[in-house]
Amino acid sequence: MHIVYTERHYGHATANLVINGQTVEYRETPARAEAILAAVRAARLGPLIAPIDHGLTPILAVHEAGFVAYLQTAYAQSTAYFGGPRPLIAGRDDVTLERAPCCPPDFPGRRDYYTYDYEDPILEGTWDAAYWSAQCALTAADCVRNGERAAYALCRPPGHHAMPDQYGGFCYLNNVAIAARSLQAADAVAILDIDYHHGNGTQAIFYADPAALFCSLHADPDLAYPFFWGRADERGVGVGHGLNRNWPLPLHTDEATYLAALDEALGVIADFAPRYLLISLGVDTAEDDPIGKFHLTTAGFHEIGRRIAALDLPSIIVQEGGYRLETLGQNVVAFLRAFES
Ligand code: Q9C
Ligand code: ZN
Repeated sequence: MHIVYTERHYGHATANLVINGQTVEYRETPARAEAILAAVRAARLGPLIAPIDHGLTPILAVHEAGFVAYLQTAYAQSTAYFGGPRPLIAGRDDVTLERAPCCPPDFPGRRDYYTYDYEDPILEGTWDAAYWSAQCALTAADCVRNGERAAYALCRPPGHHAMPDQYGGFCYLNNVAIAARSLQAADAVAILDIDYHHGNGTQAIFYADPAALFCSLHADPDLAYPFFWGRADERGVGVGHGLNRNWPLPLHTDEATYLAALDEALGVIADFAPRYLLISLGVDTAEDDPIGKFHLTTAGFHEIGRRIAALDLPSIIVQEGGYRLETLGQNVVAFLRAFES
């Protein structure tokens, strides 16, 4: 199995973030990718390859052009506006927290238009990291399009919370959606999101799409981020109606409960019979994750992988969340091993 990875994520240098003189605890750090990389290397899962540059076109097939232009230039605009470089975080200082009815033309008004939460920094290398993270997913899609059984994109930053025109939830570009669109030309695709959090960005992108099934298992949004999306009655609209399926699960979900919901989702995917399966792999469902509150074990991740692999669909696995550095790598490897041929 090809593993697609690049060091460009280091530009999104979120370790030891200092905002307005205060140290911020931000768990989506370069150390996450380091932990996963070390584990997949040690496991000898397959060749490690660098992403191929597919340019902006596949990104613009998912994201609004104004949003992409903003991400590309936000840090420079912030530096000019504030008279020097500093982390850019929306919703601070002198601007409104409400989304404007139109997009303000200039910084800082524009700063709060393109995000729906106020935690994620834009740093000097954030655009570059997000761009190459998306290219990792696109390159994994190429592997599978070329006949491989499975490929893994070690994406950082993650993507599934990114909307067509808003970043949030540690995500800037929706890597799995960008890869899915690139595969959709003539073929229907299914996306299975097993991150602890609902994949609200991916849901939004494919909500009206009759050629993409989106299934997400996640913590009940009454109790967990992203709060405003992820309920079971969100089923898609128009010609996409019926092709969006959510399984909100209680806090402290254990393996038995999780696997029962997974089997339902796998039945829906099998009935849809897509040409390709994309998996948003978050392992923040693991026991003792500092953000997630489920209780999945390393053996559980292998079993989840085994059941998904049993669909026998060409599969692209895209890294999303997972924050417990001690077990992050082993959990990803346990999942991926189920796809070894
Ligand atoms: N103090 C992903 O797993 N809020 N995103 C966390 C912690 C945001 C998670 C609050 C969680 C986003 C890709
Ligand atoms: Zn998550």
